[in-house]
Amino acid sequence: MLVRSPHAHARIRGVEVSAVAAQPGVAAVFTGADMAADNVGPMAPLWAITSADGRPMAEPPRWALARDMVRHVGEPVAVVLAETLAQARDSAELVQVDYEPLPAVIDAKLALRECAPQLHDAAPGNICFCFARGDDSVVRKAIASAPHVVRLDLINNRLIGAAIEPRAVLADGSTSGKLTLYCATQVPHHIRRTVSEQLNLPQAAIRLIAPDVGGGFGYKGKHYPEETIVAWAAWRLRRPVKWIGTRSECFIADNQGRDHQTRAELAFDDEGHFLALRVETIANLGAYVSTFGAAIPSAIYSALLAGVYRTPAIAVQTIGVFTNTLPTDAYRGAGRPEACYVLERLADEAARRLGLDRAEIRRRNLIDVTAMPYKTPIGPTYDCGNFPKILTRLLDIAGYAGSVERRALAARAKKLRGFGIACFVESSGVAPSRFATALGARVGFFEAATVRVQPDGSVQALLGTHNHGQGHATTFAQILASRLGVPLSTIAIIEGDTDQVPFGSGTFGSRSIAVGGSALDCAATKVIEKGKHIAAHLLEASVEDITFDGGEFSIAGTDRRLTLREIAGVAHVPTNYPFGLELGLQDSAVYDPPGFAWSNGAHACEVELDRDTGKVRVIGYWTVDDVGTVINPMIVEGQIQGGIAQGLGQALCERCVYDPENGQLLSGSLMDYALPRADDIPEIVSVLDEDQPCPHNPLGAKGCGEAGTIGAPAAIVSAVLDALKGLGVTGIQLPLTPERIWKAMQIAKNPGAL
Ligand code: MCN
Repeated sequence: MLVRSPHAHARIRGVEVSAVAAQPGVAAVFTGADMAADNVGPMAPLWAITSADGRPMAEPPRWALARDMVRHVGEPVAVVLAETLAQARDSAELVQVDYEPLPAVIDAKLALRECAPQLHDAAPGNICFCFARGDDSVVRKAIASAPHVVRLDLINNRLIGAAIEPRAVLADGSTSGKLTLYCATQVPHHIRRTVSEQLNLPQAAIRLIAPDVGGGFGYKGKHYPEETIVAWAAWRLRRPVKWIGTRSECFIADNQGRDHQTRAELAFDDEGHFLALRVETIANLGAYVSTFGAAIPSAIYSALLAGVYRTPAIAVQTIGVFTNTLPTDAYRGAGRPEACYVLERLADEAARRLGLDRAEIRRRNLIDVTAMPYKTPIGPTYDCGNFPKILTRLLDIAGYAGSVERRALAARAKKLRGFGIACFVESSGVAPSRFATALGARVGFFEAATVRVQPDGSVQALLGTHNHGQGHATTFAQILASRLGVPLSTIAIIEGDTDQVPFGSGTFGSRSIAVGGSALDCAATKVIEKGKHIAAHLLEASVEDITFDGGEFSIAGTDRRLTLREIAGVAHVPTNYPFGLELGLQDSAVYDPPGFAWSNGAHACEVELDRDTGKVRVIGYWTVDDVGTVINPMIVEGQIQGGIAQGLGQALCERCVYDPENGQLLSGSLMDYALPRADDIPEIVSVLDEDQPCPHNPLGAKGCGEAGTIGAPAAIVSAVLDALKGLGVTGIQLPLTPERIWKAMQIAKNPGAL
C-alpha cells in the first residue's frame, strides 16, 4: 500500500512510521530515506531535449518515494508491505507525514509568471526547456507582409488514460541472484533497463515479464515509481511484493496526456494559399519530466506542424513547464493529435475568413504526390503519400456534396447540422535510432525479432514489441504464414518476456508493424536463406537454383522439392547436412528503419446539435487512411475505430480538471471524468487506401494504432463549429461539452447574456 501525498506541493518535514512495524501482518514499511540509504537512483527520463539556445533541459531529480518535497497530489511518500491488502491499508493509516504545505500552481501559463510558486531549484521560472524549430524571423516577416492572417488561441485539453486494466507490478526477489518483475507495461526492455540502473543491478539480473496487458494507450509505456518501489522492496526483502493500482489510485498515479496552450498564426494569400505558420505552445509537463514527457510536446509535436500542407515558412516554439500536476507523457497520438488540431482549426478559420469552401482551401494547399519526397520547412521529409487523393476519396464516401442539403433538411426540423473535415500525417514508427538520439533520445528505436522453425515444422517468433490490444499474435503470425507458407495455427508469437526476448524496444508510437513487423520479415528471410542451403545440399543442387514458395524449397523449373518441415527436421537431426553450416533453423534480425513510416489520412464527420441543451450527436463518421500495405484489414479498422472513440472523448467530453487553488484532482473518478460510452460512438465507415506503401520497409506497412485519435478531435470540432456557424459562434475550447456549446450559443445570441 502506497502512502501518497494529499498535497499538490509541500515540504516533507518528517515521516513517522514507528507505529506501523508492529501491526499485524506488516512485513516492512519504507520511506524515501530508506531508498536513499540504499542508493536507489532517480527516475531519469529517457529523452532529454535541448533548448533553442543550446542548453540542456532542466532535469530535476524525481525519486520513486519522495525525499524532501512532494510536487503533486498522489506522489508516493511511503510504502507499507503486509500479508494482506487490508492489513497494508489499515497500517498505512498509521504513517504520519509532517507536511509543510506550499502554494501550488497547476496552469502552465500561470506557472511562467514571476510570482508563481517555484517547483524545482534546477528549473528557474518553472521552465524545463524552450524548444524551437524553423526560422522565426523569416516567418514573422512573411506574416507581417501577408494579405491575410488568422490567429487562434487553442487549448488542447489534458486527458486521463483509462485502460480497462489498471497498472500492476509484482516482483519476486526470492530466487537467488534474480529479480523477476511482472509488470503491466508496454515496454519491458525499457523498464528492465531503468529499474536495473536505479537499483544498480546488471540487466541480466532482472527478468521482466509483461503478459497480455489490458490496454496501455501510451501511458503504460512509461516508467513509474511503483515499478522501482516494488522491485526494490522485493529485492531487499528477498520475497514477492505486489502492487495493483485501484481505479481511483490510477487517477492520481498514472501519467496524463496533452495539456497544451497554443497561440497559432497562419498567413495566406487571397486565393487561400498558405504562406507562413507560426506556433507557440506552452506545454504542461506536470511536476517532473516523465520518460518521454519532454519529447512529446517538442521533438515529436513540432515535427508534425507542416501537416499535409505546402506551407513554405514555419516556425514553432514549445516551452515545457513544470506545474503541481501529474506528469504528462505519451497518450495515444502523443503530439500528433495536438499538431493536427492546430493545423485543421487554422485551415477552417482561413476558409471562413475568405468565404472559401473548407475542402477547397485544403485542396489548394495539399502537398501533391508528385512533390514526394517532400522536405518540410521544419525538418522531416515525407517519402510518400497521396494526400489529395485521400481527401477526394473521403469527400466522396462521406457524401460531402450532399451535406448542404442535409443541413437544410435538418434546419427545417429545427436541428443544427454540421460537417467537419480533418487531414493529417502521422510519424509512425519513430526512427531511425541515430536521428532520435541526435534529438535527445536515450534509447534506440530499433526492433528485434527471432524466428525459429521447430523440428516438427511449427514456428515460434519472438519479438521485442508488446501486445496490449493490437492483435499482434494475429498479424505477426499472418506475416510469417505468408513468408514461410505454414498454417497460422502452427505459429506462436512470443512477446513481453525479457528472458525469452533479450533485446527490444516495446510498443508505442504505432511502431510494431513498421519496425517490429519488418524485423520479423528480415528474420524470416534469413531463415529461408538458410533453408535454401540445406535444401540445395539435400537436393544436390546449387543454392542459386533453389526457390522457396508456399512452404516448399524446390529446384527452379523442376518438381524436386522439400517442405519447410522436412528441412527443419534435417536441421535438427543432421544425418545428411551441409558441412560447416550451423545446426537448427532459426535466425534473428534487428531492424532500425531509415525513416518514419508516414501514415496519413483524412476524417469527415457529421454532427447534429440540440439547440436547447448543446448536446452533440455524431451521426456520421468516415475515414480514408493510408497505412501502407495492410496486413489485416479487420484489425486495422478496429484500431482506427478505437482511436476515433478516444478522439471523440477528447473532442466532446474528457477533461482532466485540477482545483486551481490547491491542486486537488477534481476529475478523479469515472463519475467526474467523462469517458465516451458505447452509444456516443457513431457507425464508422473506414476505407484503407493501399496505393502508397512505405518505400523503405520490407512490408510496405505504416502504423495505424494512433491514426483515429489524431484526426478525430479536429474533425469533430470542425463539424460542431460548422453546425454553429449560422449563430455566429466561431470557436469553443476543447472539450465541446453541452454546457460550453450552450453557453457559446447564448453569448453569440446576446453578448451580455452570461
Ligand atoms: N497493422 C496491419 N497493417 C498495417 C498497420 C498495422 O495489419 N499496415 C496491424 C498491426 O500488425 C497491429 C495493429 O495493426 O496488429 C497495430 O499496429 P501498429 O500501428 O504498428 O501499432 P502498434 O501495434 O505499435 O500499437 C501501438 C498503438 C499505440 S501507440 C497506442 S497508444 C495504442 C494502439 O496502438 N494503444 C492501444 N492501439 C491500442 N489498441 C488497444 N486495444 N489498446 C491500446 O492500449
